[in-house]
Amino acid sequence: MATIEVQRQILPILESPNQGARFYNPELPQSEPFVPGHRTCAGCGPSIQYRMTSKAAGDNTILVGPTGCMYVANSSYLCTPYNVPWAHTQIGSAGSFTAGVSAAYEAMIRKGKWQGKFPNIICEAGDGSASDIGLASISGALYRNHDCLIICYDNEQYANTGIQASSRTPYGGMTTFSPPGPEVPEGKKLYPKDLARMMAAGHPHCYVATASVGYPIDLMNKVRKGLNHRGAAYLMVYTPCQKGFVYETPRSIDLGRLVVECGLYPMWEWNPEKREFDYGFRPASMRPVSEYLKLQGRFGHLHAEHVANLQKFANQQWKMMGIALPEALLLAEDAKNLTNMAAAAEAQAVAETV
Ligand SMILES: Cc1ncc(C[n+]2csc(CCOP(=O)(O)OP(=O)(O)O)c2C)c(N)n1
Ligand code: SF4
Ligand SMILES: [Mg+2]
Repeated sequence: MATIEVQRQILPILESPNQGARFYNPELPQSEPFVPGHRTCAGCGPSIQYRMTSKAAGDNTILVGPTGCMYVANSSYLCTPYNVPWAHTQIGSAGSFTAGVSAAYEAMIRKGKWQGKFPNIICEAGDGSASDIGLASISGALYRNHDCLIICYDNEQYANTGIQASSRTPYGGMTTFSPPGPEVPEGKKLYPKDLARMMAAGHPHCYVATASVGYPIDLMNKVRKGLNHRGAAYLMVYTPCQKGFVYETPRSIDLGRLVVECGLYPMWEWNPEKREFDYGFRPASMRPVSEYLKLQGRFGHLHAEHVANLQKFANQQWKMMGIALPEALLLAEDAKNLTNMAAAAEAQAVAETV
């Protein structure tokens, strides 16, 4: 019996001048595979990301969700916001489940058991799942190059179980597993695992990119590039969690832009054809890390020396991307030029400037 060729979807890339969330693109798709009706917190970054991502993918999409807030809060009592097929997987097996869905569609289409185009197969794993518990199964799916997009929605902690530290929690981040105290005043001592670079280095045949909810069009384009890529793709998306980060609810998108402008979430793409990083993304401004930290209660305990450590870390990220550092950011590496974290009034003043 002759096999049938698999027809794939090609999604158009949107105009994106990288101006952040305040830029409106009239070409935005109307499709809403992620609709109201969920039980996540107001301003939930992962939910905002989910809406953008699924909007970019469109209706011929299958979503896979390992355990985490996007499963637990989004699928209670037979009520879900998913307007397309969605499946929950055990937290450690997101990659193998997604690989199975992809392989099954390939086989069904070739055998004539499924008519229509190959669906967009998207796995949405939290950082606890993608960076820790389910890392092996995701790496397996990428390594074997199954045609799918695996997204880590990175809220930098295990949110659903009550805000525990993950390997993505930043240095200095307060969680229930990294409380600041006299012995460890900075809270978390370890720096975050560089998960996206790990994925690019270990699976160079895959499209890999970082993104943020602060840049919706850029995020949607990276989703589409990942889906258009024939084979496996990986996207890591900054998605703030107001419960764990402790900030004013309407500031989710602002934080998504600030984290990039402060150098704490480098934005790049890995080009699998050329086998090189693309560092072409440029935020509108470069700011000291304190402007990002001051808006969040999870960093409220930091002393000047800890802020300086985070500035050194951010400056290393800029350098890694070949971006020259302005004098102000170099000076901010020295604790003598800094103060302990801001009082509420100062934080409010910074908030007004964002
Ligand atoms: C094997 C296993 N270990 C632990 C848990 C408990 N658990 C449920 S949700 C969750 C948090 C997952 O964190 P993350 O993947 O970052 O998603 P988030 O909750 O932040 O959305 C954990 C640890 C589990 N369900 N299965
Ligand atoms: S705890 Fe955080 S990730 Fe979970 S639903 Fe609330 S805002 Fe979203
Ligand atoms: Mg998480």
